[in-house]
Amino acid sequence: MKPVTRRNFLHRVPVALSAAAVVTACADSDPDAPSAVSGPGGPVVISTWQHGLAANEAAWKVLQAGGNALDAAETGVKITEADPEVSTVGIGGRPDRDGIVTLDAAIMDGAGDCGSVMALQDILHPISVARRVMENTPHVMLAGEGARQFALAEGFTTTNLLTEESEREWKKWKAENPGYRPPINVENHDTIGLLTLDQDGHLAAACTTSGAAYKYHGRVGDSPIVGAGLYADNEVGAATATGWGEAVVRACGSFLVVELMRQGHSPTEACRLAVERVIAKNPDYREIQVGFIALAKDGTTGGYCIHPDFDYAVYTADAGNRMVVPDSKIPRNG
Ligand code: SD4
Repeated sequence: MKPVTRRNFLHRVPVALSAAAVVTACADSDPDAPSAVSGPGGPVVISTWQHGLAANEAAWKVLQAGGNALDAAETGVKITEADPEVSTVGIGGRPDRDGIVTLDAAIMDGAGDCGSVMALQDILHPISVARRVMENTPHVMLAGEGARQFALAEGFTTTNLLTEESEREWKKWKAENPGYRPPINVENHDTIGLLTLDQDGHLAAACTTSGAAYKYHGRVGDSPIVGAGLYADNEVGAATATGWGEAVVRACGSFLVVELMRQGHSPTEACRLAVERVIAKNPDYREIQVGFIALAKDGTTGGYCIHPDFDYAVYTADAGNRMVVPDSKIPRNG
């Protein structure tokens, strides 16, 4: 792929969406958002699901102010983490089957630096703890009580993440599921994964989740696993995943998407091929949802999923902040 430089970025093709993808809404776009700062491909923000719109807004503001891709990615997903109405991320996230909210998060910059926390309890912003792991330790991953102890040592305070609504739902689930089996179905998802490209052409990725609802205590999904839940490489692009984490891990999904882009595939095509790999490795694919989104270093974006109920939010200078419905392997009513 031809490198995008400051000299040639003016001639690049405007940000292109998959011809088949449907742009659905831009209701949450900020009409007063300042016009974009020019750069090689950026700024661009893309994130999973409807709650991505609000996350994109926050990330975009950072980029507009001249901030970098990493700060923008962290700032964006913190909005979702702090929203108790989002039942799949941060506070208000569904607990594990024992009624304990455990959070997974990872952050990565396009230069290759990364940090993550797994099964973290009591901390409102796991993404910021993941960033501290990246910046303040010699490690990439911290898990469980060790991650919590690290967060406290770094000055994070504790928060009760189990909201009344979430506790009520969990108790109902428990009463109705004496077998104590976590549900594996297409509804059990909605992680936020967010990718940024800044005006200097640097990429970043952030992914944060309360994980699969009513999972086994201690279960870790794809989201905090670098290469599975997210990946970023300034040479190529970035990708992130949503859906049934076990299926994403089996295919090393986000790394696969980036490597397919490295081979010359567009973001949408790379996501489609990665979904096909997931399907090949998961015979139960009809029962689960997996979706990928991708951002190439030239600013083009794309996504693809197994089932048609997935959408994602894209913010670009020319088109603002809007939802996109990607193609899916299983067609609507299929
Ligand atoms: C996981 N991938 O822990 C996450 C779940 C999720 O959208 O909500 N994804 O498996």
